[in-house]
Amino acid sequence: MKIDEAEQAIKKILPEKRFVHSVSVSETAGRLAKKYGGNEEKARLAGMLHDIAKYFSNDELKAMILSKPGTWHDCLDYSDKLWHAPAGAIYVQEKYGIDDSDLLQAMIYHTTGRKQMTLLDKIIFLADYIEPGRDFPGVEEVRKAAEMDLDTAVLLELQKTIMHLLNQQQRVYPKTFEAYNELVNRHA
Ligand code: DGI
Ligand code: FE
Ligand code: FE
Ligand code: FE
Repeated sequence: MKIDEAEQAIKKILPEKRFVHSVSVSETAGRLAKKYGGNEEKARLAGMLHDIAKYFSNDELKAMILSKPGTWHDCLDYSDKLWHAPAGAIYVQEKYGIDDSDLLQAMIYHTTGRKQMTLLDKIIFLADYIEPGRDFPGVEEVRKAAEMDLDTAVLLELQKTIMHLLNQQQRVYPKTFEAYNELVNRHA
């Protein structure tokens, strides 16, 4: 699938605000790929498509997730905010025939992260958080880190996300902790 086709597709599926976010994640991902030696075109496509399932109903998301075997089924026991990520990957595979597993994995783990994140996983995870339209508390710190070192920035994003979830007394998906623990170790 070409980037322009992906843009046309999500324009039809997503509300305006989420469409603008997706274009912005796509541009940010392309820029990070260029900076860190990744595949720019793939990063832009993954960024464009990452939230494609964001507005499907929970029943639809659940059915899509269960339609394929996968280690991500356990996300159904956690926040429903996690579900659009694996469901989106299944959707683009079925609907557009996208079979690049690197791209599909980056979509699946764009919300939670995981252990052994690939370069593309990290790029999409970060681009989603730091695209210019975002204004979470502390996002500027992650933006700065992303200009210096990719792993440092991913670790910082994981730390902020986990702290946010703890402050709200929400559950934390184990793969988010696993991603955090692995990067802390690497930096120790
Ligand atoms: O889809 P977006 O809004 O662009 O962003 P996203 O896919 O990164 O979703 C982030 C939301 O998911 C954010 O509000 C935090 C929430 N969330 C709920 N449980 C968890 C979680 N995020 C992570 N990383 N881990 C969780 O366990
Ligand atoms: Fe998302
Ligand atoms: Fe995110
Ligand atoms: Fe997003």
